[in-house]
Amino acid sequence: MNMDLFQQDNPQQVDVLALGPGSSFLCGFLLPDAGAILAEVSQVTAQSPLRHLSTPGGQKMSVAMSNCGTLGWVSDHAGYRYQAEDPLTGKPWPVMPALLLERAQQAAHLAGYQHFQPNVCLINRYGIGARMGLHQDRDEQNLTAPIVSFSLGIPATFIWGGLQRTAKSRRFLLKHGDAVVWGGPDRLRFHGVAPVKADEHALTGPVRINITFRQTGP
Ligand code: MD3
Ligand code: FE
Repeated sequence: MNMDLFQQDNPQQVDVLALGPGSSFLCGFLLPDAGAILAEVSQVTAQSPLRHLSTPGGQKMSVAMSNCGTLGWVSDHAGYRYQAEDPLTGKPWPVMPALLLERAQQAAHLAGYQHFQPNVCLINRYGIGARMGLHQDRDEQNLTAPIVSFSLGIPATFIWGGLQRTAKSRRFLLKHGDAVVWGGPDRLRFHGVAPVKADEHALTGPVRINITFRQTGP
């Protein structure tokens, strides 16, 4: 029985589309509060600014990043890792704002993950032309927890591969207001983002914001 069909569990009556065995696409899930979510993102980035990190290989990433939560994802010459302090400010990352956390947990719940407790929220800002190469997310200790992603602003083509880098990939557009929950057997799939095409959105200008919620521990 699909409990999501019941009004009390899904008052917004959002369509929950299965992408794979462990992944669900929630089209337009964030549309009712996109402005409020972007305001919370701005509060975070006022304290821990968006910045272009370097890869361990020494390349500057085209995506600018920041974090909130008890840990943040960082990259530098020493590698990729989660850490409790923002290396730019030397202070703890900002607290995860309430609406961000609530909506991430709701999305996970609608996708069938009942006890998602994200402690990391990674904020990615894509300007025109920014991209993210094919990669796996495996810096998290707990690979049984899903990752929840929110897309806001201008659209981008998401590339969804297989469990090996060379596997065939699917492409689909992630648009303003979309949420996706990635877990189970899909958790370690390779994925990336094609270079963002020139566009404008009323709420963000020529920018795409992607937010990923992660649970690094048990
Ligand atoms: C599928 N971000 O931050 S979000 C990342 O649009 C990242 O900024 C992309 O990949 C972005 O690591 C994609 C969607 C996403 C996130 C994590 C996944 C898809 C995933 C983990 C496993 C499989
Ligand atoms: Fe990723």
